[in-house]
Amino acid sequence: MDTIYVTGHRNPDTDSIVAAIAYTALRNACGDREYEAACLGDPSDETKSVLDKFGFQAPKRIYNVFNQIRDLDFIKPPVLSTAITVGHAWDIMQEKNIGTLPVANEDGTLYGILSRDHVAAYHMSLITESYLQEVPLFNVLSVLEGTILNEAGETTDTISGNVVIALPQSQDTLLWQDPDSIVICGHQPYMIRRALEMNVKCLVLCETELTEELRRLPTKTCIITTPFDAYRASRLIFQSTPIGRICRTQEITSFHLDDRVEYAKEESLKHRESGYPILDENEQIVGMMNRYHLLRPRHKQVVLVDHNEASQSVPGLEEARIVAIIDHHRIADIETTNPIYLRNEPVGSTNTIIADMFRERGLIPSPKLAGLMAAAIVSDTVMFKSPTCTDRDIKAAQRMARIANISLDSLGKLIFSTSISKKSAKEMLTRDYKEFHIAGHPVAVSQVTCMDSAVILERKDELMELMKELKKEKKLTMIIFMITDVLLEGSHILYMGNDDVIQQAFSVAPKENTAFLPHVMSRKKQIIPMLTAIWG
Ligand SMILES: [Mn+2]
Repeated sequence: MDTIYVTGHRNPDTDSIVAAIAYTALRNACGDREYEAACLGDPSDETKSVLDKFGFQAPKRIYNVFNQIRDLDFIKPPVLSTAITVGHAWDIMQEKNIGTLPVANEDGTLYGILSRDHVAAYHMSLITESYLQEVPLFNVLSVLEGTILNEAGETTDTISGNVVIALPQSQDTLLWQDPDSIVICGHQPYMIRRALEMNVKCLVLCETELTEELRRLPTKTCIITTPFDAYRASRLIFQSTPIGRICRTQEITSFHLDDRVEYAKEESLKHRESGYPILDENEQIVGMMNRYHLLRPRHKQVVLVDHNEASQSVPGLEEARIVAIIDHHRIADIETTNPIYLRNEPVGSTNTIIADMFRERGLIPSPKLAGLMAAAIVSDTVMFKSPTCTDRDIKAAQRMARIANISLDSLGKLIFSTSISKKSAKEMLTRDYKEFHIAGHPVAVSQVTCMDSAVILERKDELMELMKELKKEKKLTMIIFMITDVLLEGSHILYMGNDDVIQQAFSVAPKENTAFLPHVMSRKKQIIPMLTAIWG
């Protein structure tokens, strides 16, 4: 069951945060447990005080919904240690039908990769080279299903040597001469004696035992017996090589769970491999993938509440699957591949819509949640003074307040007394900052709602300086800062941009980049449409 994130817009306000929590609670109450509330920024002081009051935590912060390696159905093969024999690794490849296996260091980090290619190349090299290089005796015993027959064998840890099969020969000079040998033979007393007297490194007896007489011969040779014949023993013994010796350890392309699929696609074109190890945030190997796994990621799923514009939403939205939109803003630019549940109503708060959705399903929010939703409606409608406010908002807020057993006036005081005027200019300006694209004009409108606009206006110079920088940095046609005063029932605006546009849009005579707009409380209903009318 993949998580479906429910998120409000960037620079979240109280309506946005609470809508995410409330919609998630609604879905979970209906049995859809995969929903999880999320947010795209830290809650403001106002939101925090409301969350605290009703005992809620801020939703989980998410940063993007791009397709990541973790969204791929990659394979989780056994992670082999470097000491595993080639034979054992090959058996696993065959049994699980996996072409490339990850090889790990003792601590689980990546040591190398072993593919069928590496095994084949190793075996081909044995046609001209028959030297077995320092292999642990236990590895040899395991591939040969062998047993140690003498004391020298018991004290041997590793064996090396040129592997030879001792065939009967008529002349001594044609036989193996070098003690640095691993001699494979059958029931051939003469050969066995010769090997033991020469103290060859290892003697492998195929399908035979040692006679009493030969057993008593003093020797440094490690003697083992195997149930296989000489041909198979000579092939199998090379399977005892640890894979750490033959796997590739250089220039390995690997990916992390957090890497974007787009990035992995580009890299996989540059580095064509049969398999790529996947690592977690602690560099531990968690799986393998190949190029085919990149073709069909499980897209992240999101529900958008309190917004529907891509520029206000989570980065990577174009790669995600939008499951639903619950909003009260203008319909903007989002396209979906499938039909979705879209509920957009011209009311003052997204939480009014969600409160109605609870009612439609015959559900009552918990008193805590109802209090939270009442606060969100009060906040978004500026205590019902905003022109966006409807009768439904008032009724929904009253109903929620009743369930929570709390007065709307006390909520209003809690929300609007959280003074913003003590914040830095940057915090004031970016707290509730939204960008819009209106008929090709990139525009930013930021808003604070307060009861002491005069105090904020005293810091005009500082704010204007910052707006100038932002306008340049984001290449905006216009930037507007709304200082909405609940007591004055209107907004002071500071702006950078064309004076004529402001004059025509709001029918005011602006003075030194500022104007007071009586009864203007709503960015979406009283600022954006006016600009759209001028430019559109
Ligand atoms: Mn809202």
